[in-house]
Amino acid sequence: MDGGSARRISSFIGGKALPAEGELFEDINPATGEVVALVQAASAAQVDAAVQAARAALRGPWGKMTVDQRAKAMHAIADGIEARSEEFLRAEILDTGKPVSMASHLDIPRGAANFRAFAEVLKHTPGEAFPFVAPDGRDALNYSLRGPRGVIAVICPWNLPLLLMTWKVGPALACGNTVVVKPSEETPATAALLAEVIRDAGIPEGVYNVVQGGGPNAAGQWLTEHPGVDGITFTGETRTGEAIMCAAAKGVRPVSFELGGKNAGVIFADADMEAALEQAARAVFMNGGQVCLQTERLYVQRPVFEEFVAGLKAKAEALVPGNPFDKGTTFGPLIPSDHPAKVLGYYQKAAAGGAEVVTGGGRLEMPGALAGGNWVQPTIWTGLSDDSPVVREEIFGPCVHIAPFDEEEEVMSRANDTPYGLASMLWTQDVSRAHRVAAQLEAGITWVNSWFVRDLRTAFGGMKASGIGREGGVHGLEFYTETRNICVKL
Ligand code: TXE
Repeated sequence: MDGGSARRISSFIGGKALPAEGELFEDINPATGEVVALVQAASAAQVDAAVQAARAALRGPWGKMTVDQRAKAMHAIADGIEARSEEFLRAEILDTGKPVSMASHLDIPRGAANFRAFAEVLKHTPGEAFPFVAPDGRDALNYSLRGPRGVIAVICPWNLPLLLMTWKVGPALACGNTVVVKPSEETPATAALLAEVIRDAGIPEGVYNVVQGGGPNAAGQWLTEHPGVDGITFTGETRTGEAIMCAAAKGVRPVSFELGGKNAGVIFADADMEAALEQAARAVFMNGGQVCLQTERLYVQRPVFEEFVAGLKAKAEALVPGNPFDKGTTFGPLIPSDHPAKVLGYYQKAAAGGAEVVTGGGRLEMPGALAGGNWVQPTIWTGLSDDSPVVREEIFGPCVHIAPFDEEEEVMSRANDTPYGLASMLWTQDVSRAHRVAAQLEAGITWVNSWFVRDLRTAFGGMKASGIGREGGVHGLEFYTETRNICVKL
C-alpha cells in the first residue's frame, strides 16, 4: 500500500506556514484507516491573525492590481498546480481514498481550471454606463464600478477538497478579494499545498490564508463569527449552513451556500438505455456516492423498470474496489471515519423498512491493508414508499432507491416532493418532453441525457434547502464583488 509516513500539515497565515505544534489532530487515510499526517489545529488567536493578514493584504499591492494583472496571477497559480499535479494527486488520494483514475481526470485538473476560468470571466465582464439627461436639462453619466467584497471566508467540505475549494478561491481572488480558507478537518492536505503554489506564484502574502481545524467551537466557527470577515462561502450540509447563516447575521454579512440534496433521476421508457445506465452508474456510485450532485432517487418508467434495475445491478457489481493508487480501481471508501455509521444506518433502515435489496446492503470486507478502511457496498434498493427516510434524507453514500412510475405528471410531482433542489437528471429521446420536464424540475441544475457535464461559465447552485446564491461565470460576481453606483453631472 502506498501509504506514506505521517507528516505534518499546518495552517498558513500571512505568507508563512505556522509551526506544526500545539494542538494536533490526525489526518486519516480512509482506504486503510492509517494516520497519514498530524495537523496543527488553529487557535482562536491564529484565526484572528489570519483575518488580520487578509485585511492587511487588501490594502497592499494586491488591492491595487488591474484586472489583467490579477488574471495573469490566476494563470500563474493554475500553472503551479499543473507543475505539481503529482503531489496534489497523491495528497488528495491519501486524504480521500478516491481512485487515481478519477482524481487524475477530475479533481486535480479542475483545481487548475477553476483559476483559469475565472481569470477569463473577469477579463471579459463588461461594465455598465448610462448617459442620460438630468431633470435640470444637463447631461449626466451614470455608471457602476465593481470592486472586491473584502475578506472572504471559504469553508470547504471533504468530498472534492481541491475542486470545491478552488471553485471558491478562484473567483474570490480573481475579483480582488483576499481569503481565509478553512478546509475540512478530514482533508487538510491540498489547501496547504495550494498555499505553497500561491506563494511561489508571487501572490502577495496575506492574500491566501489557511486555518486548519474543525467546525463547531473550532476554526470554522471562529472564522465565520469573526467580524473582520466580509462574506462567507460554504459547501456542506444544510444544517451547517443554518449555523453559519446565524453567525453571518451578526454584522449582516452575505453568504453563498451550496448545501445538501436528495437528487432525482427520471428515466423514461424511450431513453437510450445503454447510455442511461452508463451515466446513472456514475451518478450513483462515483466518488463512493459522495458528490452533492449525485442521484439517490431514481424513477424509471414501468415498461423498462425491470431491465433498468437489472442493468444498474450489473454495473454496481462490476465496480472494482481496491487500492486507490491502482489504475484499475474504480470504487473508493467513504471519507470521514464516522461516515460508515451514518450510511450503514440507512442500509439497516432500508432493510427494516421492507426494501428489496437488489445488491449490496452492508459493509464491504476488504483484504490486507484495506481491511481498516471505511468500505461499504454499492447498494440498490427497490420497493420503498416515497415517504421512507431512505428516500427522503440525504445519505451521501454509494446507494440509490429505484421506483417505477407511469405518467409524466406523476413523476414530476414525486421528483419535486423534497425539501431539496440541487440537481436532477432526465433521460428521454423526446425533445419536447425533455424541455417540458426540465423546466419544471425544481433543481438548480438538470441534466438531460447526461450527468456531471457543465460549462464553468454557467450558473451553479441549489434551490430550496440546497443553497443560496449562484456561483459560476458572472453569476458569482453578485457575491464576490460589491457594486458601487457613480453618477456624474457633466
Ligand atoms: O459536513 P459539514 P460533515 C453532507 C453529507 C454528510 C453530511 C455531514 O450528507 O453526511 O453533510 O458531513 C465545517 N461553523 N455533506 O459533517 O458539517 C466543517 O469543519 C463553521 C454534503 O462533514 O457541512 C467542514 O469544513 N464551519 C456536502 C465543513 O463545514 C463549520 C459535502 C463541512 O462540514 C461548522 C459534505 C460551523 N458551525 C457533506 N460546522 C455537499 N453538499 O457537497 C462544520 N463546519
